Amino acid sequence: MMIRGGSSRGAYFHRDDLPVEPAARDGVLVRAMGGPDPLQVDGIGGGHPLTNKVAVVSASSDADVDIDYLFLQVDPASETVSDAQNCGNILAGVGLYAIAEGLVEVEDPVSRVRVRMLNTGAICHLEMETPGGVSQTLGDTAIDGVPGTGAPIVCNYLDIAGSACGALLPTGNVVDEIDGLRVTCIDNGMPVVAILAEDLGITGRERPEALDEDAALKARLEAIRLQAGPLMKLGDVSKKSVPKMCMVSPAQQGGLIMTRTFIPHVCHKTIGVLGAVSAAKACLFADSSIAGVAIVPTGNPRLVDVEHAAGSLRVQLSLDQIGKVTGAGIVRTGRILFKGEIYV
Ligand code: NQM
Repeated sequence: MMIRGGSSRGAYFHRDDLPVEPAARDGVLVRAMGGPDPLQVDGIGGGHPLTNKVAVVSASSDADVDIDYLFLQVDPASETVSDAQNCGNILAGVGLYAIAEGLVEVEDPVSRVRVRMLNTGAICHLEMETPGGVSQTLGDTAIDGVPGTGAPIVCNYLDIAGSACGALLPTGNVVDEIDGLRVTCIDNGMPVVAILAEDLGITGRERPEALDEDAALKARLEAIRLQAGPLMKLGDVSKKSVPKMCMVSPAQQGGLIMTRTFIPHVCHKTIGVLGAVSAAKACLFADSSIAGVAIVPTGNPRLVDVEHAAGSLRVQLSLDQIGKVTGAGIVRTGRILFKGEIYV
């Protein structure tokens, strides 16, 4: 199936329909997306990282989980496929797929689909409207970066700190200095390097397209990223889609912060779900690289709006007594676009 999950679009496969051997599987996926051609005219990719995403889905044998989901990011330019990250947007479509394929029991009026993200082992509970046992697409929930409205898909992430790097602060520090810049390397569901936009000589409010054309900025970010990777226990990240590079400036619409994020070589049109959770968490450390520009609300759970180029993404952070994030909630929408056979 091709499904829009949140503000991304992906090809969703049943695990049994793909080759088992990763190299053979990845070859199929690169071909399916349309290979290295920037337009991907010979495939279904769409020419942007946000439309080169794949979900591999199967029923789980674990009693605490309904569905196992492996996320794969296809990088058409290098014809590589990375399993080094989760994707919270594509995750929002996993429940739609599982219900449509009969992989889970549906309840009336709301169904809960418990998903294990195989990339990191983290768990997310999806709550979906299923009145009369039928999955609902139409609704009045709007998410920035997607036209129109749809039925809400509530994504409750359980304990996602250190999901890919093994620790929330994988370098062991709240702040590191790389190439003379203060950076906070954090993994609260997505490995992110957070940097003040002004330290990079930009306002942080530029259009993503303008930043994509700034070759000097991109070279600087990539140099920092390649050094941050090993420090974050991710090893050589030259062929990985993490860490993401998040440039932060003061919020413009009353939110927590304003962001522009390279994922990692193209600027996101909005911000990734888990990338937003990680950036939000970095603001809660008073001495982090970006805390100085953040307006942090109080309360528990804590509702924060992470602003981006097309609006904002609301994150609900639940904290324990010592301030550790124990859960994060996000609202997305999604829609099955088509179902069929793909020729590679
Ligand atoms: O951070 C883009 C997206 C994502 C990932 C990326 C995501 C997340 O918006 O959870 O959803 O950072 O590569 O689809």
